[in-house]
Amino acid sequence: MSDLSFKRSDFPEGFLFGAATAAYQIEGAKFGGAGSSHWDTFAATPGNVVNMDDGALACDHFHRYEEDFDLLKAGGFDAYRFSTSWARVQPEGKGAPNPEGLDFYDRLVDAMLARDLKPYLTLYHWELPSPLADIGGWANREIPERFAEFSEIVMGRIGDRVAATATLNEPWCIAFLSHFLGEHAPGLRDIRATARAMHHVMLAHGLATERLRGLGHKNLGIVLNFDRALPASDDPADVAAAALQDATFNRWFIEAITKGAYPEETLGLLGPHMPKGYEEDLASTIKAPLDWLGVNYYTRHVFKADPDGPGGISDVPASLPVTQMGWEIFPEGLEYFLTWLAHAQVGDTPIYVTENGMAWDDKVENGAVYDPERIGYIDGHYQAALRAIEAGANVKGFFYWSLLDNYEWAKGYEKRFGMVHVDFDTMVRTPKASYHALKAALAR
Ligand code: IFM
Repeated sequence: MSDLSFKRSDFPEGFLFGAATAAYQIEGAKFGGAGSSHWDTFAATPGNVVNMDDGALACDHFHRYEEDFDLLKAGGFDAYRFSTSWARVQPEGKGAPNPEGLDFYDRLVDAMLARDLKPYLTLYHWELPSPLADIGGWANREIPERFAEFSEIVMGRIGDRVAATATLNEPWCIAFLSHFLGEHAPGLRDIRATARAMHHVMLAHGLATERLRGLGHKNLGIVLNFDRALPASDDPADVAAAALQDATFNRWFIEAITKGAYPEETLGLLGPHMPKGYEEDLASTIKAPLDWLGVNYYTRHVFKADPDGPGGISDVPASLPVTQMGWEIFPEGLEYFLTWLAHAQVGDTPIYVTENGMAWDDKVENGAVYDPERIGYIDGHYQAALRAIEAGANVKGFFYWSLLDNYEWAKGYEKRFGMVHVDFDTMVRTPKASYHALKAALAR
C-alpha cells in the first residue's frame, strides 16, 4: 500500500519514473581535478549565498554514487537524470579535457546501466568554467561555440550509452535570473548582458544540437522551466505584467525552437540590447525540431504592474500553501503547461517532466523522515501529469527533483528537496517517507 493515490499501472505502458540531480549540487566539485566554475567564485563572494555555502563537497556523490544508485534501484525507479560539469570535463573551458573528469562520467553511466537505470544526460547545469566567465561568460558570443565543443567531447565518451541528452538545463535561469535579476552566478543586473545571454543560450543549444546530430547522436532535447504567470487583477496593466512574465519565462525559449522567433512582449524590454544578427541565428540554427522536450515545473506566481519592479512588474505575496522555498503549491500549472506545450508548441514530440518536487525542513527522527507534505505534493503533480496525458499530451516520463537533499544554489544547503535525506556532516543517506511511498506506487 502506498500513501499515494496513483500507481505505475495508471500511466501508459513504458512510462519512465525517475529522479533527477545535477553535478554541482551533489558531486563535490573539489574532487577529480575539476576546474573553478563561476559558481565557486559567486559563492565565495560574501552576500551571494546563504552561509557562503558552495559545492566543494556537496553530497560527495563523486565517491558515493554506487550507494546512491542502489537507492534508486531499490526504489523501483527506471531512469536517472544527471548532468556533466563543464568545469570538471574542461577545467579551462576549452582545449584538452581532464581525463579524470571523463573517466568519472564513464563510470557513472556504467554504474547506472549495471542497475538497469536509463541515463538521461543534461550537458550543462550551470558550472561555467571560470576562464570562460573571465571573458564575459554567456554575454560573449564565443561561449556557444565552446559549448558545442564541450558537448562533442562528452558525447564522444558517453554518448553511446545514454538514453537521451539535453543540451541545457533551464536557460531562463542561466540568462535572466543570473544577468537581469542577479540571483544566480554571475550575479549581474545588466540589461545588455541579459539580452545577449538570452540569445546566446539558445545559440548554444542550436549549435550543439547541430554538431551532435552531424556526429550521429540521437535523442537530443533541451530542459526548460515553466512557471505559471497569472495577473493579480483584470486591470489591463496587471494583465500585461503577467503576459510579459509569461513571454520572458515560458515562451522565449520554446518559441525560439518551435517558431524561430522571440516573443514581442519581451523584445519590448530587451530589443534595443539584442546582439546584431540574432534573427539569422534563429532561422538558421535555433529553430529545429527537438527529439524530446524536458519540462521543469514547481510553482506559479501572480503579477502586477509595478514601475519599481524589475522590467516594470513584480509578484504579489503568496495566497496558497507554500513549500520551504516559499513557492505556492499549484499542480494545475503542470497540467496547463504539459497540455499547452503539446497543443500549441511541440505537438506529439515526447515530453518528460524532468523536474518537479518540493523543499521542506525535513528532520531525521528515530532513523526515519516523515514528510507527508511532500507526499501530498507528489500526489498532486503526478495526478496533474495523468490529466494532461488524458488530454492528449505525449508525456513519457516523470523525474522527481531530487534524489538527494543537495546544494540549492544561492539558498545553500538549508532547502531540502530530496526524497532521500542527506546529513551533510556524516553524509549518511536516509530515505524519507516520500521515497517509500513512491517505491510502493511504482512496484510492479
Ligand atoms: O535545484 C534546482 C535545480 O538545479 C534546477 N531546477 C530547480 C531546482 C529547485 O530550485
